[in-house]
This record gives sequence, structure tokens and C-alpha cells, in this order.
Amino acid sequence: MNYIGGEWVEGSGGETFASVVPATGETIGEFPRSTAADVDRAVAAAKEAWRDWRLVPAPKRAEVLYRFAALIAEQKDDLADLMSREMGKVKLEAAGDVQEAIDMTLYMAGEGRRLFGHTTPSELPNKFQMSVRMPIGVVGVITPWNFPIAIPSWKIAPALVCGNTVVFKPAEDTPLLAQRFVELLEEAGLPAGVVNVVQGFGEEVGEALVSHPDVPVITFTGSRETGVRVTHAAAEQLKLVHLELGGKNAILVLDDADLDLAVEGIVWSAFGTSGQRCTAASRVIVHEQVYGELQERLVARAEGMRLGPGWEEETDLGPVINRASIEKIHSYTEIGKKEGATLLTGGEPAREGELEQGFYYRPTIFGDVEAGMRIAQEEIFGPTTALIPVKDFDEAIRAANGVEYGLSSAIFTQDVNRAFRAMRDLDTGITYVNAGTTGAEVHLPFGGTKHTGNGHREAGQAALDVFTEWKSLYIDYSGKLQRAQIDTEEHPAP
Ligand code: UN1
Repeated sequence: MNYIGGEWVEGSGGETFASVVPATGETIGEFPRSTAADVDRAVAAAKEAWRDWRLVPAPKRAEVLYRFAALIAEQKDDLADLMSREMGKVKLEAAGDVQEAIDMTLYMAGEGRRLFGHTTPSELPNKFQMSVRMPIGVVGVITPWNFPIAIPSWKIAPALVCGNTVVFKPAEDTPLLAQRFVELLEEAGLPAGVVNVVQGFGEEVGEALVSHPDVPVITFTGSRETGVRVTHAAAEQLKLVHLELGGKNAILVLDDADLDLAVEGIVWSAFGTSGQRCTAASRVIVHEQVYGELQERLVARAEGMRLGPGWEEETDLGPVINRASIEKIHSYTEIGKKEGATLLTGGEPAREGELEQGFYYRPTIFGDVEAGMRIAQEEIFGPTTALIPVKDFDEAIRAANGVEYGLSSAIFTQDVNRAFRAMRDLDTGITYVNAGTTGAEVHLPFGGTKHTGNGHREAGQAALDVFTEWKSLYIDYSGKLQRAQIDTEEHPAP
């Protein structure tokens, strides 16, 4: 169902689409394949609701978020279970996804009593000035399926506390989780129309939202290609666009690295969420001195991973999201082989026993990869990683930076000097030292350089910049006309 103006309603076009369990291929729900007319209705409701919501004091807006966080916490186990079904990630990680939403919601609720601006002295006497954050209006929120509860919270919680209203278009692979998310917001007491959900596809719902004249802000997480389309569609109306796009994140392993730790970090970052995080480590750049040993250990670990449904406790690696994803991942295996990389393990869908019904791909490692190969340049979004041998630190940094994306990076070394050089020179929005590339916390900025985004950040204080406009206020209490920048006898040029 869609949720518009506080009512659960069918889509206007009458068509539906199914939500499919990636572990089994079963359907777990039918949702409206909505149209531009549904988007119009949702935007009208959000615009109407904004008139009051912008005037609700921010600490009161935050109270809804505190209740929402408490409700998610109560439902954490059920939501994680549902996520392991609808999206496929293993239960432990699904619970982490839900926890991230709780953390983000609480953090942003705290902003209800902060939302700090600045006060500054005036250059003129008897004059006061300050800057304040203003809500903007209706925010179009377009989210991916890989963090089906966390990412909506990254966008919707700050949008709301800042005094905006929302039209939310969730990924078509995880509509049920999106519906649960909004049901909990409703239960938390969010006034009608403040958040609206329109289920459906990018071609219809996404396009209509992005080009709608009454939606001044678009926040989108997804592929680079779609990000470019969003930017084009929004350009005509000079919308404020926030993009979180792809990654081709590298872990650097230097010759002095703690290899046990590096192996743990790589396995977690490359194969966690079946490689379907934009922060996933799809490249491992390794000093030649430790290359042989690291390769051997990683292959052994990958081959020991148990594939299965995310809700089964013994599962290490869940399915990928859908059949098209299997095909894309497999096409990159073929590309890697043709390019001359060595397929060390994996490289095929897993079909034995109950896996046959689902969308499983074996954890895949390529060795002897050259930094310029397509498998080392393009985002694959699956359990595939590329080992790239290098001769020294400088070559490692060059290889790490030699991609179009710049989200996350990591270095394993015991050398503080090289760690600091890496923190300065790795051209990414996030860098980890002696940890993998995933696991960003909610109170620091999240986002990347180059084609990973367009300069904005989610999470932390930085997120507020996406959802507010600065307003500068000047209050002159001198009782006469004072002119800034103009020389007078009283205020001669310095
Ligand atoms: C994403 O994959 O889009 O840092 C988000 C991490 C998670 C968020 C990933 N906290 O891996």
C-alpha cells in the first residue's frame, strides 16, 4: 500500500509488483506499482502538511523521533527477521541495520535541541546578527534495498527534525520493510502528511518525484548512472540534490601488517552483506612481500563460508538481491577471466540443494589483478574482490586512488608514519586504519569524494546541510540607518 496524507491507499493505476525473498524466490507481498498521479497526490499532501510541521518547535518534532526510535528498538528482532527474508542479509547484520536506524534516529532527535547556528559580532555598533537553519519544504527521498531500514532513517530522520516533510520512494526490492518503517513512524505519532510513501519503480515514481516542481530537495542513494539521471532531471528547476553513489573501496595491506587482523577485516568487508554495501572492499591492494600468504589465507576463508538463508544461524553468506544481480556479478567474473586475472575461488552461482531456489553467488576472489582492469575499476556489488599486488606504499596509494569513486578506504600497517600519510593521501570520504572499509558510525559524516557523490554528506552534523538552508539575520537596534561597508565620519575606513 501507499501512505498518503495519513491514509493507507491503493495505487491509482491498479498495477502491482511482488516482493520476492532472495533466499527462496517466494513472494512475500504485493505492492502498488504507482504512477505519477500517486506522486502528485503524495507531494500535495506533504506540501499541505509542511505548513504546520515547519512551525512545530524542533524539540517537539524530535519527540516523535524519540518515540520512533523506541518503537524500532522494541521491534528490532522482528524487523531483522523480516530483513533477512525480504532483503537476504544474515540476521546478525540485519539487526545491525536496524540498530543503525535506532542510532541515527536518536542522534537526529538530539538535534531537536541543538540545530545550532552562529552568532557573530557586527562591524557596526548596536547591531546583532546570527545565522539560523531553515526548513526547505518537501524532500523527495529515494533509497536503495541494501540497507532497507538504516538508509531511510539517515534521510528521513534529519529531514523531519529540520522541519521538512517527505515523499519516500523506497527500493522496489524491499517495499515491505519500507512499509513497516512508515507504520512505526505513524505509530510514533507523526502527523498525517508529514511522511508519505509511494511504492513503485524509478521509471514512474522516481522520475515523477525528481521532476516535481513542488519538491525542492532530492536525496538519493543508488548507482552512479541513476545519480546522473537524477541530476539531469533536477537541473531544470535547480533543485538541491544530495547523492550517495558507488564505491570501489580498497584495503591496503602493507608488509608490516598484522595479517590475522587484515584477513578478518577483508573477509568482513568484502563478503559481509554478500558484498552489497557501497562501502564493501572490492579491492585489496597488497605489498608483494605478504601477497602470497594473504592470498592463501583469504582463499581458505572464502571456501569455508557457509551459504544459506540469512535467517539460519549457521549462515555466513546470504543470497544477493535478485536474479539480475547474479547475472551482473557473473558477467564480471567472465570479464575478469578475459582480462587475464586469476580466478582463485568462487566465480559461479551456488546451486546445490536448497540454494537452487535462491540467488546465491559463491564468494569470489581474483588474484594477480592489475589496477586498471575493469574488475578493479567498476562497482560489481556482490561477493567479489580483487587482489592487486604492489611493490611499495606509494604504488599502493596510487592504485587505491586510481578509480572514479572515493567512498571508503582502509590500511593495515603498524607504522604510524605510513598510517598518517595514508589518512592524508587516500582520496576517499572515509578512511580506516587497521579495520575494514565498512562500519561507519552515525555521528560522523558519511559520503565520498569524486563520483561517489556531489559533495554532500549524510550522518552527523553534516547531514543537516542537506535538509536546511542557512538564513542570516541582522537586527539593528541603533535607531538609525547604519550602512555596512560604507565609510562615514563616525566609521572611517580602517
Ligand atoms: C551503504 O552500503 O550504502 O559503513 C551504507 C557501513 C554501513 C553503511 C553502509 N554503516 O558499511
